[in-house]
Amino acid sequence: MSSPTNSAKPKKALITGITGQDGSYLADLLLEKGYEVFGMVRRSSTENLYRIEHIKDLIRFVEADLLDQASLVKALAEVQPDEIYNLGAQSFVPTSWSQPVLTGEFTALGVVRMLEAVRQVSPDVRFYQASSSEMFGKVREVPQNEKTPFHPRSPYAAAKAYGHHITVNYRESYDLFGVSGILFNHESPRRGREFVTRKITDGVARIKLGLADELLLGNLDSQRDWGFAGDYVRAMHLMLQQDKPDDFVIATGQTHSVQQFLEIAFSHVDLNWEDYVKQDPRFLRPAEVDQLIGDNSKAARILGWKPTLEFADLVTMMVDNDLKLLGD
Ligand code: NDP
Ligand code: GDR
Repeated sequence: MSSPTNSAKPKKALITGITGQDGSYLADLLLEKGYEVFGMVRRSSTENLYRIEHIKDLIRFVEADLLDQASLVKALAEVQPDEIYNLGAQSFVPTSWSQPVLTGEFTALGVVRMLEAVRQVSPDVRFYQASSSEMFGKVREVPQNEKTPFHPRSPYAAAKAYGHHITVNYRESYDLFGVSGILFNHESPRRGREFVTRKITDGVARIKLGLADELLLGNLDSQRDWGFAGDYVRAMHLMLQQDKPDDFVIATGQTHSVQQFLEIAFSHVDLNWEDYVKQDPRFLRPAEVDQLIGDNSKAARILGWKPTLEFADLVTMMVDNDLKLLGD
């Protein structure tokens, strides 16, 4: 296998999903480290680069789609990357019930399409697959580690479980350097507004600024192990710098409920969440993941990775960012 660390030329990284939350933080990190960064984007009638606006002139864009095998083969042949980070996916769990087949196409079969392109064009590449704690679903043990069995609770989670297993299978079948990062929820000011954390911090800012008077949510009891996206992309990069490919759980090791998130977010602007939050059945899910909490000890031991941002600091950072965005 090639060892890009020994190369005199800058390493080349290809990121699928570069327009998403994680893609943008990862591009920041890899540019800082001197990589040539290539971003795979799918065609759109309107530009969708707001998360990477500040670095877009430093990124080389390659048009391809996870639904189109030939476009992936062509992208890899053009770029000849040392590392591929496969972050592209239909990543919103509720949409996976309304569009289960499409979710399977992007989130499950998209992975094997990428792996097939790797096998044909760049078998020496180091490949990162964005796996998810959602695969643990109805959890079989607490906390969850790399050996915990999966029990997916949504079409999204089932698709991610396929992506995980096919990555391990291609590693074992073809000796590819494929790793699967099992990342627990991670958030940031760049999080999409449909996810609960950003929906709350955006809602708090709107209420504080007099732009809204209520916030409609679903299940307030579910518990998540929430970390900061900036920390989690460091782990992705570290996984591809190891001597051998392996899988890692990335998590903070702490869990909090949606209600606890609300309490901190509203009290940060001197408001009481109970005065504004209403439950709306539209935001309840057909099957819920009740509690996730990750065991990050393998990542700490082998990668030397640990999270840097405390839960309360993450919440207040996101609220402050939304106040600034809406207040300007
Ligand atoms: P986002 O939803 O913010 O971004 C998803 C990205 O995938 C976007 O860039 C989107 O592009 C791209 N994409 C979607 N469909 C296709 C397609 N057919 N072809 C090419 N690209 C496509 O996700 P995050 O950044 O939060 O997450 C990154 C990855 O990590 C995802 O795979 C997600 O499932 C996974 N994950 C995320 C976690 C989290 O907490 N954030 C935790 C665990 C796993 P476009 O802009 O064109 O829509
Ligand atoms: P999740 O994130 O499904 O864990 O997937 P999300 O923020 O959507 O939900 C977290 C929890 O909050 C509850 N919830 C609500 N969720 C949303 N979106 N909107 C609401 O109004 C609301 N009210 C309560 C949910 O029921 C759930 O329990 C995220 C995604 O980034 C995935 O791609 C990733 O794989 C996992 O995290 C790890």
